[in-house]
Amino acid sequence: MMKTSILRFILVLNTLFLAFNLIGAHSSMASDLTKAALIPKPVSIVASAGHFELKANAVIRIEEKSTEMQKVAGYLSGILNPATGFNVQVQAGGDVPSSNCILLVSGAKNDQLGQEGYELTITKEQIKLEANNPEGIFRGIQTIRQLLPARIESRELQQVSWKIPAGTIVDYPAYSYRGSMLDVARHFFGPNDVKRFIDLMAAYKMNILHMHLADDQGWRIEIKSWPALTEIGSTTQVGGGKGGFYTQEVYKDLVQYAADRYITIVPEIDMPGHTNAALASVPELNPDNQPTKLYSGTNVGFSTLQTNKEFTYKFLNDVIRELAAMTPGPWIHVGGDESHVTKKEDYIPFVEKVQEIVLANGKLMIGWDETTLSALKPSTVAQYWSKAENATRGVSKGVKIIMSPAAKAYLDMKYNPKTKLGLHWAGYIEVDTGYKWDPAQLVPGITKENVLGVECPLWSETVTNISEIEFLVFPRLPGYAEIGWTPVTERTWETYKIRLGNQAERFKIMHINYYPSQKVSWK
Ligand code: TNX
Repeated sequence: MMKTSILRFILVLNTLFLAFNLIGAHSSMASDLTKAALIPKPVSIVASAGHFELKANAVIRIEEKSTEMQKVAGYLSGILNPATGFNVQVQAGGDVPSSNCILLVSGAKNDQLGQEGYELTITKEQIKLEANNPEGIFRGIQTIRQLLPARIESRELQQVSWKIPAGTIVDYPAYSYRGSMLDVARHFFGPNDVKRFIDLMAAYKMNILHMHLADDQGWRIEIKSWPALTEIGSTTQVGGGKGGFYTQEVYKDLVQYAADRYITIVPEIDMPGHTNAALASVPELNPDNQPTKLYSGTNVGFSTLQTNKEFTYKFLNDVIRELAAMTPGPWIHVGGDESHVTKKEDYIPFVEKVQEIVLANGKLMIGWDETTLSALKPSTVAQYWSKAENATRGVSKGVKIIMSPAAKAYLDMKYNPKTKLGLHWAGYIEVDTGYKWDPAQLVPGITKENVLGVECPLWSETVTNISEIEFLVFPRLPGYAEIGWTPVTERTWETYKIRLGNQAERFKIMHINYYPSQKVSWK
């Protein structure tokens, strides 16, 4: 008798425990808002009691009939509807529903929030997202996304209670330029791969995609005044594959896709070195008017444009003019790195002439750190990758710096000696090494005021498809996104690694092929 009732008691306990566990698994809501595993970590989070629960027939309410806000609200419903099955609708104007509502308010006129900041207020009745403009709303939507259970990322219907703990988040970025670079020259990646890359960047509030569009191994963008560039120069890649290129139509579609996610594309044509694909396509670029042979190896520093030929500048003006016409963003990147066979006395005036061409076409110039040898306009930006003295010289010339230190921020560096993909000339970059640095402290003499922002480049000598891209990019990219966004005083590896470990379920649902670093305890 005694025994059976004890057994029964244990059984009941067990059932209760199981039920509790199930509920837990199905809500997976942080216990309070300050515990939410957000990346990048917001500037401030204040928790309050209770939670919001998104339910069927929820409404996304926007203030007035702005086509841009319609688009942003449509993007949000596109994220919410597949997994919830709730048929969330956008409502422009009219009464604000008293419950089950996501209220988007653009035009907040709050100086603290700036161009990209937002304020999120979560109560039992509604989620209110305010910003000065739709861009801030878009960034805030990424926070809502991460506050919801990870299965919101599924494209299939999920049985989950969609709860978010109540409270307020005020958030804005530390740096205005937070980017990644994709080298589509060493290996070509088609538009769908680039869009996937853009979507993954957007989820972590990055706002710049730098595309390395031409190098020794390939020319990847159609230039209508010089069709040979793609007819010949696009036909190979590292390892001898067939390469490829973007027509202007396809490229403009990528620019628009990025712009819809408030990401600016910075196109790069590298020069005067890294130009073999152009030299093989346009004979007049060579000293003897003889084209070079196409190249599919991985050496660097062997090619150069002729800096003393007038033809070179006419050609470059055509290229930059067509590129500028497809670029709504302010910058054209002209490379300038590793021009080992260009004499220094030729390199310096070459960069200055190219700077004039970029400005004359209505754009601002970005160059790799070597370009600081030349006289630079204050509007020009230097991208630090290798030599600190180049970066400090740039600062002394009054230009701003993009921080891409190879030993910290190169996504093509292996994680450790066992990593199959990637290179290791700048060292191994484990996830913690990639995270633990401050753009305003890295180079003596360069302070936050001198820094435009942070960029993590992915060079593609060893990378051939999107799955390989993802393996090198994840999980390091969220860390660079946080370095660019979160105030340095709010960042520590010890707390970051917990938030990162919590992203594992999201990574899996999003089918991201990530490197499961042992430095992180993946949930
Ligand atoms: C150096 S970074 C380069 C690239 C290579 C990369 C490989 C830079 C400005 N130049 O040409 O692809 O190393 O990590």
